Amino acid sequence: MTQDELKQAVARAARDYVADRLPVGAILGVGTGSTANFFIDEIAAIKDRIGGTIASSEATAKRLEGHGIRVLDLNGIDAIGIYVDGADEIDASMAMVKGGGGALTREKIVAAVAKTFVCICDASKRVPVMGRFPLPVEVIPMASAYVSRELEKLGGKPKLREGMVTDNGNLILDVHGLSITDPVGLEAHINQIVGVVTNGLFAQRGADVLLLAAADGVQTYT
Ligand code: ABF
Repeated sequence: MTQDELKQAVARAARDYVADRLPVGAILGVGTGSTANFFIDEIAAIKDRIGGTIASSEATAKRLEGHGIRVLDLNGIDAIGIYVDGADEIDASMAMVKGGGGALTREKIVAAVAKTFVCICDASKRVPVMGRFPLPVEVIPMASAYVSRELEKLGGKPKLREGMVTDNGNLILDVHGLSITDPVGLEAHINQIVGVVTNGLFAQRGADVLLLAAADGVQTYT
């Protein structure tokens, strides 16, 4: 199976998960990235039973609206039943590195509000120790050099993502060379650096459910 076929398979499994578990009329959080895009295309078929969606990026909002799926303002709603999104890496504790697509801050906000976070991945994303995928950190532009120096003190090699301005008007530093053995601690530590908006570690609030696609089918982990 190609990687796209695996993404398609996991997107279908996530559509079925939502159809089975999201109460009719409830709100669905929708992630960003190529796997999430397959999921968006799949949920077009069940849009009538979804009360509305919260998009984790402008790109996702556009794709949802292209299918005639209602996109709501997070400030106008109280709860998100299920949030479905991809990840760049996920470990056995269900902690994730996210933000390869640059939408990490909005993704983290949607994850915080959501009752259930469903991560959808192909098997290549599941790793024993995260860090091979560079950790994205969203920073306020005037603080990027200072934050880079602080991240170097943690043993990382931050690199400014060229040509990238986030949906929030900020910059992304991609931190290479980390071996993330304490995801919860590192997430908290990086968030303490002044000028950091969010980092791409989703450990304090990790995934509740992982749908993982491999050649022999989609497995569910909780
Ligand atoms: C997002 O999608 C991210 O946080 C992560 O960066 C990305 C994974 O993208 P893909 O599905 O294209 O591998 O939700």
